[in-house]
Amino acid sequence: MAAACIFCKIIRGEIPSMKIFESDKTLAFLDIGPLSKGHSLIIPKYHGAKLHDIPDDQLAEVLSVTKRIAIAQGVQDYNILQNNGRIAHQEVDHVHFHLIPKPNEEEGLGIRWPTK
Ligand code: D5M
Repeated sequence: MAAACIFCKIIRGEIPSMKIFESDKTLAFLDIGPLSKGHSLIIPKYHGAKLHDIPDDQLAEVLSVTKRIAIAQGVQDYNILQNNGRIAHQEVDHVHFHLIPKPNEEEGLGIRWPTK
């Protein structure tokens, strides 16, 4: 845990988030600036800035949770994005995977997320 890290603060419950999933190793919540409806972030609770800082067991669960959220959302088309470093457009220095649904415009998402 890092005292000043915004995602560590979300993990500790010091700032609010729209949580989707939580286990002892992993947290998933809605992105504050969604690129599509249901855009979520899946993070290891272990604090590390870049992918290579994270233990394998943490990464394995993050990927598994990402898959399970995609299944729960019922979308067949989606992007998974994980940025490392400023040049690669990383803004938050706590590893996170973006899960960005690309819903069928007619069917939408299987799940309706609460509106803000
Ligand atoms: O993406 C960092 C992402 O983190 C960006 O899409 C906004 C999101 N973000 C930042 N603060 C919050 C809070 N408080 N709740 C939810 N989502 C948040 P990057 O890959 O680092 O460019």
